[in-house]
Amino acid sequence: MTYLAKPILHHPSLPKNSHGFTRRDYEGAISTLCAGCGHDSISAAIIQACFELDLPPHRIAKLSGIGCSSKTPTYFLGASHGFNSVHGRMPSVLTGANLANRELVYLGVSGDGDSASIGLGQFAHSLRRGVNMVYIVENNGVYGLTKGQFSATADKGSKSKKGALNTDSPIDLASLALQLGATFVGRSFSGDKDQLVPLIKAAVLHKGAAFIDVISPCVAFNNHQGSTKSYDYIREHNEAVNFLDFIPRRDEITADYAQGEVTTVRQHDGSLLLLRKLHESYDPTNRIAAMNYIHERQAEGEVVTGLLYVDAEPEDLHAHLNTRAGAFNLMAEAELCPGSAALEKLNASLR
Ligand SMILES: Cc1ncc(C[n+]2csc(CCOP(=O)(O)OP(=O)(O)O)c2C)c(N)n1
Ligand code: SF4
Ligand SMILES: [Mg+2]
Repeated sequence: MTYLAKPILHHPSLPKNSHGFTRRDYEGAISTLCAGCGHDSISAAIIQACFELDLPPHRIAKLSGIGCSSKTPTYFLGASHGFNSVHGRMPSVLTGANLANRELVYLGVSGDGDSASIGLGQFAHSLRRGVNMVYIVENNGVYGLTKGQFSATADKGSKSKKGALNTDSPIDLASLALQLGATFVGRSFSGDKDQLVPLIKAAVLHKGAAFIDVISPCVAFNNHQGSTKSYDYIREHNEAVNFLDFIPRRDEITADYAQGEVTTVRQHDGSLLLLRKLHESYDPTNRIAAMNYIHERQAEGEVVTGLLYVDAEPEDLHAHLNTRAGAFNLMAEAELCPGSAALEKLNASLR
């Protein structure tokens, strides 16, 4: 039934945000993914987060590569800017768009094949450069679109649907993001919307490279016994280190928290991250400790989720390059092209 267009009329009693949009205004086309695919739950979480954050859809740019995961931007934020790039090339296209117009919210959507194999270099450089974006990997441990080959995030010793053993070591994208200098790193599970929605909201308002690894089971090729990316495995081995309450700048804190129960991180825009500790000694502001903890638990077969690391004072690529404020498309020709005399002067200074 995917050829059916979604009805555009909404029920008048649907709740609206401050722009007068309902949640449905943040949806996209009807999904063509397999029923039960984790990727559809991530799309729903993105829709919820953008609606609750009151983001005007035309201020969001969604970019992706190739894969079932990279198809998903068609199924959310239908009124936003979108660019479906080449396999593994989303980060460089997003970087270019961000340099030309820093005023938009950039949402990069990718898969474990897209980011951990062909796009590994692009993944690495976009994070180490601090591109201001939310980079989401919908991680199912397989190439879903090309019918279930192991991806580079598949765990050593895990088995394919047909019983083949994966003998290669896995790439843990969250650990790699930490090592590369990402200033916001989270991990979640497509089946845990309560954890995922606040993580996405906090990442959107983080002014730097925010990466979220979302374990997203592929029901067609990697949801069997022997897989470590199945619904059952993740439910049994999910170790959440904290629960995030995201408080936008305009909202008051209404809940009561006992002293020592929460860690508070204030982001540059004034929004508050209230982290309820689920693990006694976990400190999400300590990069090295976060890396160690993830590896320790991984060795025990556990998947650590939650807000793994945040830098409350991030710097983005524009700060690194000291670029001029403002979007190129709003600059007059004289500003964009200062003329041959200015070029001559610049060339002379480099001789
Ligand atoms: C340059 C190039 N190489 C290979 C392919 C074939 N291909 C398409 S999608 C894909 C992998 C997708 O896996 P992933 O990114 O994990 O997405 P999923 O489908 O699992 O969500 C591959 C290898 C391609 N489209 N382009
Ligand atoms: S093949 Fe796997 S990843 Fe692709 S839509 Fe189906 S369940 Fe999702
Ligand atoms: Mg995949």
